Amino acid sequence: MAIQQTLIIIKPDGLVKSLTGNIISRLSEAKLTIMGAKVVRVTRDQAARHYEHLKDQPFFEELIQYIVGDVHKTHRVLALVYQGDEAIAKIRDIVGETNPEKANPVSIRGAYGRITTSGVFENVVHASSSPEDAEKEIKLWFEPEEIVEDLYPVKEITLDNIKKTAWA
Ligand code: DAT
Ligand code: MG
Repeated sequence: MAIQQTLIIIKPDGLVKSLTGNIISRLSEAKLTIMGAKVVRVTRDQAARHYEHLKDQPFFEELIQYIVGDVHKTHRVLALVYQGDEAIAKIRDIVGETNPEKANPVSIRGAYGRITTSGVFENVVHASSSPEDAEKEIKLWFEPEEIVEDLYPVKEITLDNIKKTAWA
C-alpha cells in the first residue's frame, strides 16, 4: 500500500464545456478520498510557478494564457486534492496522456481534449505526475486549513496579529 496525494485541476476549457460533473464522476472511479476542493482565479504568477518546469518551452506563454483563463474567457479553475492507495497512477490513468490526440479515447483527455491550430494542448485537466510534484503542487494551490487533514508538516505563523497555519 502506498498512500499518495494528488492535485487535480479542472482547467478553463473543462469549465466552459460544462464537464465538471462528468470529470468528477470519472475521477470517482479511482475510489479515492477528496481532501480539498475550491474554485480558483489563477494569477499569472501562480500559473508560472505551476508550470515552472516548462518555462523554456516555445508554448509556455500560450500555456499560461490557457490556464489563467484568457483563452476561454472564464477566469476560474477547479482545484481538487485526492488521497488514496496509488492515487497518482490511478488518476493519471483515468486522465490519459498529455497529448489529447494520443490519449486513450476513453480517458478524460482523449474524450474531451483537443489541440488548437496554434499547437496548444487543451487537455481539460491537470493531474500530478509524482509524489514530489504532488507535494509541491498541493502546497502551491492550497493552504493547510483548506485541506481536511494536515497532509504535510505545518507551522503556526502570525500575520497582522492573526494566528494561522502555513506549510512548514
Ligand atoms: P502533463 O500535464 O501530462 O503532466 P506536462 O507536465 O509535461 O504534462 O506539461 C504540462 C502541460 O503543458 C500539458 O498538460 C500541456 C502542455 N504541453 C506539454 N507538452 C506540450 C507540447 N509538446 N505541446 C503543447 N503543449 C504541451
Ligand atoms: Mg505534469
